[in-house]
Amino acid sequence: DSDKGKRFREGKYAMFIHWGLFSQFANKWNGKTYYGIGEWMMDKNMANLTTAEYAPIAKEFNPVDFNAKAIVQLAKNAGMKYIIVTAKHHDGFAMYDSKASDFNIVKATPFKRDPMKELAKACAEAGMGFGFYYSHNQDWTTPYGTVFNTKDNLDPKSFESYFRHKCLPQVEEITSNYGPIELVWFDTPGDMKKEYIEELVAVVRKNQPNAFVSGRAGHGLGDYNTLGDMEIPLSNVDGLWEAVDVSNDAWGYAWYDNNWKDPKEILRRLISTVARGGTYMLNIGPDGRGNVPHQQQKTLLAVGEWLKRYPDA
Ligand code: JFZ
Repeated sequence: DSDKGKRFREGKYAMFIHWGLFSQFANKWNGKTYYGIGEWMMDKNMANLTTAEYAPIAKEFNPVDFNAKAIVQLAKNAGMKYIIVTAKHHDGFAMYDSKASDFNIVKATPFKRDPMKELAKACAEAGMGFGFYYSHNQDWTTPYGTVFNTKDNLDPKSFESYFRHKCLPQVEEITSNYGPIELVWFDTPGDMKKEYIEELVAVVRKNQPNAFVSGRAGHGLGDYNTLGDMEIPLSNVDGLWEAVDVSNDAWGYAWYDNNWKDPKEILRRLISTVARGGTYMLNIGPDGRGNVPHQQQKTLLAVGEWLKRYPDA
């Protein structure tokens, strides 16, 4: 099937977007900054927040500066071929209009819009591919979702309830309501049973026959492999694979993170990946108002300028 995973196989360069309720925290809680990956704010190594502390921030999350068209234009000018965005990260907060859970951007925030609809539409209009990241195993705010991927939280009977009532219906939603998508980027399967992964993959196949499923779905059921986060290979890698990377130090927006890689360094990582047969997916982390950090935009555009000089590369 030649259309399946076409943009992944031929595009070689994609935009990853980590954007969620965690972006509103920006690594800060009660005046204190927690250094690390901000989408893990609830973790004990970060602010160690309970659901009761974390969830109410939704009332302050109002990303009025979010501009889907501008993000798609940025990806286009950067030379990227498709966009993968966090529909739901480990915090369990859906960034789209979900009927399966009220803990979503339309129901729980003053913003009330569905930014994923806007992004999907802007992508379709610009000929840009589109797809979703979805945390299928870890869900820290929903009862019986896996918490911090620790074994002691994985009660098989109750996980079943999270799976039936939230995970599976949400994967139905993201594969049914946003037009054709390139892939579903499942992540951190932990000890999730093979039967569950098979069910999720079946939903993707049914609703999106041309979509890829990420290697991190688990149990080898994905269509390709992903290297470790921010890992660029030093030797050749067999098969279909991707490297996922950041232009600073973290995925989600962190207010203090200005450790920007030089555009040359990004180019080197992109070229190393593509030259070894891989696809390079570079992350942006819009902030709580929906703005993409200025320096992040500059880095992407500088790389895009260079790529334009070699249009056939
Ligand atoms: C996961 C997430 O926990 C993280 O927040 C982010 O979304 C990232 C892209 O994916 O973190 C991982 C997952 C897998 C590896 C490392 C970090 N790995 O296989 O090396």
